[in-house]
Parts: sequence; C-alpha cells; structure tokens
Amino acid sequence: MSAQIIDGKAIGKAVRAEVATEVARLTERGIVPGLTVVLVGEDPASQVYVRMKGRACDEAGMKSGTVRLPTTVTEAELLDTIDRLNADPTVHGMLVQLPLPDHIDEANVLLRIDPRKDVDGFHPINVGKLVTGDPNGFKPATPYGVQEMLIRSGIETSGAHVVIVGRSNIVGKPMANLLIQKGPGANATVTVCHSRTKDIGSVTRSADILIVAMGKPEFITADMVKPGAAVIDVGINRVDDATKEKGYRLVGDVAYGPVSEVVAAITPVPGGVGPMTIAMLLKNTLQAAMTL
Ligand code: BQF
Repeated sequence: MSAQIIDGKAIGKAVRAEVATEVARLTERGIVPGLTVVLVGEDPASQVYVRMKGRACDEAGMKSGTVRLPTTVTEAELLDTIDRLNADPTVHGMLVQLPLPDHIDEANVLLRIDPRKDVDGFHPINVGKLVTGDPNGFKPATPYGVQEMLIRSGIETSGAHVVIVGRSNIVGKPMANLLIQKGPGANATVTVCHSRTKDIGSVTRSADILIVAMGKPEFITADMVKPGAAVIDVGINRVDDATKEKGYRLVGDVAYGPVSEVVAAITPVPGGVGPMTIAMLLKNTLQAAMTL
C-alpha cells in the first residue's frame, strides 16, 4: 500500500485562486491589496523566497513591493524603513524576510511592525491573539498552511494525537497553538518534541498526524512512524548532489521513500508545505487589506 500524496502545490493554487477572486472584488471598490517584503542582505535562499512571494502577489492581482537593504544596514535604518511602510496607506501587509544578520535584534524589528500589517504574524500582539484564539490576528503562514492542507485533504484533526517535532517561533510553537484551539482543523491532542526529547521515536510512533519542522535532512525514518499515520514534512534542506545541475537537491526532514511505504498520507518536498506557506501569506495580505 502506497500513501496518498498531499499535493501542496495544487491545494495552494486553489487557495490562491480564491484569494484572487476576493482581490478582484476589493479592487473594484478601489482597494488594491499591497504586500511589501523587506530583504536584508543577499542570502540565496531568502532571495528565492522573496521573489516567489512577489510573483504570487502579482498573479493574485495584488500590488507587490520589495525593499532591498545591504547586509551592512544598521538596525536604526531598518526600523526607519518599517516606520515608513507602517505609514504608507498602499501597504496593507509587510514582512521582514528572516533570518536577519547577527548585528540586528530580530525581536526589536518584529515589535516595530504595525500589528495590523504584520502578515507573518510574528509580532507579540498577533502571537497573543493566536494563543487566546482571537480570530482577528494574523496566523503565521506555514502552520496556517499546514492546517489548511489537513482540512482540504480530509485528514481529521479532532481528537487526533498530533506530534510536532520542532519548537521554533515560526513553525512548531504556532502549529501547536493552532491545533489545540477549538474549531475546524483543530481540537487535537498535541505533543511537541525537540532536540532534548528522550526516545523521540517512541513519541513520533504514537502520532496519528506527525508534523516535522526540525531542519535535519531525512531525520524521520520508517521505524519512527505509526503505520497509517499522516506525515507533514515542513523541512527544506539542501543536500549536495553532483548529478543535479545546481549541485544540490532539496530534501525534507522525512526520509520520503521508506516512510511513504508505511503511512496513509504524506507531503512531498518540494511541492508540499512550501507552496501552502506562500498561499496563506496572500490570504493574510487580503485579510489585512479588508480590515485596515
Ligand atoms: C516548494 C523558509 C526556512 C527559512 C526561511 C515553495 C517555498 C518553499 C518551497 C517558500 C521558507 C520556506 C520561506 C516551496 C517561504 C517556504 O515548492 O516546496 C515555496 O517560498 N517558502 C521563507 O520565506 O523563509 C524561510 C524556510
């Protein structure tokens, strides 16, 4: 028995089409939703992500902007840029692409973004709204996308044991908070594992739904999953591969081949969670434009 492949590219495309319909309605009323991404430095992966976000905006009929700042930019200059975007009425949503250079304090930067424009949902105000279940905050796009793909794939979360591997502020922690809420795509029993978890395999094997976001290529092997489980792979790792034109290939945190032999459903990398992240960022930008 081979697993159902959860096609994030297709589900993300459907979400983006729905967003585009709403963008067209808003545009008729004279509001063109706008997203501006601030990119500091020239990390190659970050440049790819920023380009993808801009293109997805344009395709949905939104206005996209990119502010590029050199790696040497001071924190004060970055904060000035954020102030300017906070004050710009054509910018409904903004985000600062992470990671930032070491000399810039990420927490200071996130605090400066107007919470009403914080479409990444990383401002403490939006973190608080997520934790308290206030629906008018912004949910971080990656966990929001995972939840949406579970719903649209018919994977029941209510009463399920969901095990999350990874405790980052960007994926693991908000993922746990989304899934323990009351409501559709939630009502789950959640366990969060991390690098200090003892006998992690015994925990992951108890998962009905296993969500992995730890950043270790192919860490989750077939013996670590329960037969019939659903596996969501958030990892994106570059591994050297001389047979590829670019000299590398992308793999997830899950050993896809062997694990797909034992589970009921699995997301591929690429084409799984990644495209959902982009789709939900657009959904958040639409939400910002509708409420600002
Ligand atoms: C795909 C990200 C780590 C650190 C910072 C589509 C994306 C990725 C993959 C994408 C990510 C990961 C983003 C695919 C945005 C997801 O086809 O599999 C889209 O653009 N992502 C980011 O902005 O910052 C990151 C991962």
